[in-house]
Amino acid sequence: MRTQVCIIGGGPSGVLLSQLLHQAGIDSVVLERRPREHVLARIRAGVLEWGTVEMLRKAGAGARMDAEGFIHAGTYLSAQNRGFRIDFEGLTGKRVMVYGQTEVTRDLYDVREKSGGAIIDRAEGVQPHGLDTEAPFVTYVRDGETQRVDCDFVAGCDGFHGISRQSIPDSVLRTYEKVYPFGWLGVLSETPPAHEELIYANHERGFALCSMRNKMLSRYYIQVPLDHKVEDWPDQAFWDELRRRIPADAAETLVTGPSIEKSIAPLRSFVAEPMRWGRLFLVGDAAHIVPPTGAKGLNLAVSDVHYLHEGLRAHYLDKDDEGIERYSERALARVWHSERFSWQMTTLLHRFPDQGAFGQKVQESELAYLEMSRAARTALAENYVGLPF
Ligand code: RFL
Ligand code: PHB
Repeated sequence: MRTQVCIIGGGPSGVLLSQLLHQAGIDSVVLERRPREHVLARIRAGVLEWGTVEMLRKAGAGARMDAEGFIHAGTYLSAQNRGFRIDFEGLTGKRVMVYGQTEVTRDLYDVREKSGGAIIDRAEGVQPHGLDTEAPFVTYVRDGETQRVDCDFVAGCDGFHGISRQSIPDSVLRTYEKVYPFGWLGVLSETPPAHEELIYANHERGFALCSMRNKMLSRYYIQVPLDHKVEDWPDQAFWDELRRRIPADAAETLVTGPSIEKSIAPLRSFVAEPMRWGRLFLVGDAAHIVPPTGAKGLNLAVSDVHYLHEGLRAHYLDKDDEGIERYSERALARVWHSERFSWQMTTLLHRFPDQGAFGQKVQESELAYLEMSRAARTALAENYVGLPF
């Protein structure tokens, strides 16, 4: 098989890239390791920056988001059960969209399939070759048979554990990493959200987050030690702990119910540089990970897709290679802003094992400063709603 861009990974970044290239008349094939049903059922991100909203609309995948998503003009932060609001709209003129990644992925698959796109799932043993030559190709096994895709470029959209980043020689790749000493236990339940906006809570027992998917579907997280297992947290224990950590008025009115999904995610900051090697481009989680506290992971994947599809478009349509040559530099500049912000939000809101009473007091003071200082709130809001790309 021959295509112009072979895309490894059928998560949101791979399928969005494929659709935007298609709209520019550029041919691509998406190779996804997992069965489609698995990819479409994954529960992950919930908050979309406005730039992401506009990219999804541009790809023709925005109709259901616009009908069913919730536009949020602010969020709540709290310390020791007392909260205050960050008014995104008042401070920056911008808002965010609350719409789950599960739905985003489904919408992207729908639009890509309607336009006749090739998304090959259950592609095993995907392996790129000749990435530093003029004629790269990718091999994989489907139904026991080895297949080969010849292409001009390979886009590595295969997430943190994918093969693409591993294909860059050690002598070229630099990585930067920070692993946090805790995880997030997440629960999805068919209950009305605790509040009309998200609540990010700092508490001496640990961080908690109240989020949502729709009017009857809530998403909650609490910080837990890394050695905890889902089995250590029956529903009642989860709800009791959440109540202790969030603002008193939200705790009082919290509606609880059985969890329909429960999982623990470790928290990590990670960047791989450069994001281009030869004819390979890294996109999204394949190149960088942020702790979820800033709600940036999916949004960063989308901004990478923005830079890459513009670069490939200029290469094919205008014979101009500046965009692909500067892809890594442009994407990384934005990545590092989000890395910094996500690290800062994580540091501000979580209980670290060695922080002690002094550290807790400093966090509370920082939150009090945010409450009293418009300048501090503006800086947070500007990053949360998303820097321009
Ligand atoms: P994905 O979604 O991991 O997709 C990669 C795809 O590649 C496939 N794959 C392979 N395919 C072929 N061959 C191989 N060798 C392959 N290896 C892997 C995988 O099966 C998969 O389908 O990466 P992508 O597209 O870059 O998207 C990134 C986002 O998924 C991620 O950044 C976000 O989910 C992060 N995130 C959040 N981001 C936000 O913007 N806002 C949020 O509110 C937010 N909350 C979160 C999050 C992530 C979380 N977890 C579970 C990690 C909350 C959580 C709890
Ligand atoms: C979510 O709804 O899953 C969510 C929201 C905000 C975050 C992280 C996750 O910062």
